[in-house]
This record gives sequence, structure tokens and C-alpha cells, in this order.
Amino acid sequence: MSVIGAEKACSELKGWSVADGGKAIEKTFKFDDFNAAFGFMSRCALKADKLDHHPEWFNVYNKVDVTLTTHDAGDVTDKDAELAGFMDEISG
Ligand code: H2B
Repeated sequence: MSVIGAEKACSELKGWSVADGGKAIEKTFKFDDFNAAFGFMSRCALKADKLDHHPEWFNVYNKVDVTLTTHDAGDVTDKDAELAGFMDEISG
């Protein structure tokens, strides 16, 4: 894994913002309903486990607030960028 930093990650992704003083990135995903939001989370959970890289997230009904950081590095790495890209891709 390699540190890329929040600014660079956000510049290469769509709709992500710098969070946690530059040590994380965040984005809010909105869906039609809870079913769609939870389906998104389920697909992300399977991907996260495959990558051994897990999101911090908060769900209420159709909304999923996601924060990505690499705890082992204390910063944003290529693993965060990969998971963020996957989330963007499957969220439509
Ligand atoms: N997820 C995230 N977001 N950051 C990590 O540093 C991390 C992880 N480390 N998932 C993994 C698990 C590590 O604890 C295991 C032992 O590989």
C-alpha cells in the first residue's frame, strides 16, 4: 500500500472531499430508498473484505455517509482510492 494523500485522491475521484484534517476522504451517497442503499452497502462490504480494507460509514434510510482512510498508515492510500472508485462505479 502507498500513501497518496487526501488532496490527490479527491482530485482523481468524483464528489469526494478531504476530511479529518487531510487524513481521510468522505462522500455522501444517496439512493431511491433503503433497499438500494443497503444493496450498495452489501456490494461494498464484499469488495472491502476482498481488499481487506474497510470503510467507516453511517446509513440512514436512503443515505450512506462514507469516510475512507487507511488506519495502518494514518493517511489516505491507494487502497482508499481503489475502494472509493469501486463505490463510485457501482453507485451508478
Ligand atoms: N481497513 C482500513 N480502512 N484501514 C486499515 O488500515 C485496515 C483496514 N487494516 N482493514 C486491515 C483491515 C488490517 O487491520 C488487517 C489486519 O489486515
